[in-house]
Amino acid sequence: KQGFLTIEAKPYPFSFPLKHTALLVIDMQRDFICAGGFGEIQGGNLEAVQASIAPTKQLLDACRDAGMHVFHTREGQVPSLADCPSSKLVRQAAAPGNTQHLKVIGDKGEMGRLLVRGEYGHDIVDELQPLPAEVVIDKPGKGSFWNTQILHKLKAYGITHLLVSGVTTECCFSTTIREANDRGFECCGIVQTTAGYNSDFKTASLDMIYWSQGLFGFVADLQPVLDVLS
Ligand code: TIU
Repeated sequence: KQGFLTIEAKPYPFSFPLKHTALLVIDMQRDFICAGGFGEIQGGNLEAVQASIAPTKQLLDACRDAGMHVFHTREGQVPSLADCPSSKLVRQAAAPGNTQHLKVIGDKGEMGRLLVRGEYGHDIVDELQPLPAEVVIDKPGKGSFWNTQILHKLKAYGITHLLVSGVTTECCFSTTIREANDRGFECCGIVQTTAGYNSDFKTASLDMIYWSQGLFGFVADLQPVLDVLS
């Protein structure tokens, strides 16, 4: 395929140049998706995030078959936690009355140290493992652009447009789309391939992206993307 492809989207159809568009899969890590991980300890509803794996695999396969660049991100810290924003560390368990969130980043969980690079829980779920040619961005924060190489890698590949998927909609997915929008990337979030820990958060997060003629970008269903790429 050549040139621009166009799909139905909100707030109006999204046109993207295939050769300059990348798929960005945010944080599909065991720590956010599997039982015993950081997300469950935070109080997240795992059912919704687990349901996003299969549609994300469909999107990933379609983008791979179309020859698109694929970027994966992982949230996590170096083992010393020296790269962890201090706000992330201190606010986890300190809240008065907290009885649930008893383990914090760096503590030992069922899948290794929580959100620490190199641990089993920090890696991407089996179904969505990156291929060798795909870019994996390890990020210390919620957004993918803070303290990472992603901007340079996207520029090196000539990427101007992003299809965005991943978890959680309200957290790292939204933060990344906002960061990308401020840097001039045209982003389209794909509804069925993102999920939140609370369905109201997901709805509100997606609504905010396309509100007011596309405040931060576009939102589209998965099927039109699969149709246009096939
Ligand atoms: N807390 C929460 O909802 N998510 C995160 O901490 N990370 C991501 O969203 N990846």
